This record gives sequence, structure tokens and C-alpha cells, in this order.
Amino acid sequence: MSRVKYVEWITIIGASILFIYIAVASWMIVSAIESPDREPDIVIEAYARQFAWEFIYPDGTRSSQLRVKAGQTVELRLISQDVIHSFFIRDFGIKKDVVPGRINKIIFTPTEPGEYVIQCAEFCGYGHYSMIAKLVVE
Ligand SMILES: [Cu+2]
Repeated sequence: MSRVKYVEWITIIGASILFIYIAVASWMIVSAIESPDREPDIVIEAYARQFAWEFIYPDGTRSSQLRVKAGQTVELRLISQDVIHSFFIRDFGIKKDVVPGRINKIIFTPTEPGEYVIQCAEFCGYGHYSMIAKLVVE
């Protein structure tokens, strides 16, 4: 085998190994984020519409605020009633699209009590800027 062919094969095999490594590592990280080991302590439905958020708790209570307890693992089911929105809590580094016709999930465990801002991070119309809700961690 000529020297050029040898270098070609090393490049092809090296790149393949690198790509396979990146694919496996990404898959492991994404699946850990999407389905953590812990079962959620509470499942809350989060409805998005132009231009407000509404949260429905397991007992049927509706609120424009999201209230959870510190240390509680929360599963949010994100449901859009009109256009594409995006559920965004900057302080937690959480962002997920809210797409009409499907239910996306977010699972998170807040640890610090306090008040945080929930924003829509997808331009959804003229009132997008006002699509803000409060997350209260007790
Ligand atoms: Cu929006």
C-alpha cells in the first residue's frame, strides 16, 4: 500500500471512531436528560397560548404561576393551544419547545427556594414579550 493510501485509511478510520464516540456520548447524555432515573413527584400540565402560561395541577387547580417545592422532582407536560412557543427558565438552563399537536416533557428538580422567571423563548406573535410567568419554589 502506498503512503498516501495509508494516510487516507488512517484518516477514514480515525474520523469514524471519533464520530461513533460523539454519537454514543450524545445519546447517553440526551437519554439521561430525557428520562432521569427518578420518578417525578408531581406531574403538572403547562398550557401555552398567545400570550400566557397556565399550569394545571394534579388536583385540577389552575394557576398562572408555577408553584413547586424545593427538592421535588417535577414533570411538566408542555401543551400548546395555538402556535409554537418555547418554555424557558433561564436560571435553571431549561428550554423546550411547546409544539401544537404534541406533548413535550421537561423533568427537573429545583433545589433552591425562591422566585424565578418563566419566559417564552420562541417569537409567537405581537404579545410575545409579555408571555412571562413566575416559578415559585417553596
Ligand atoms: Cu412567545
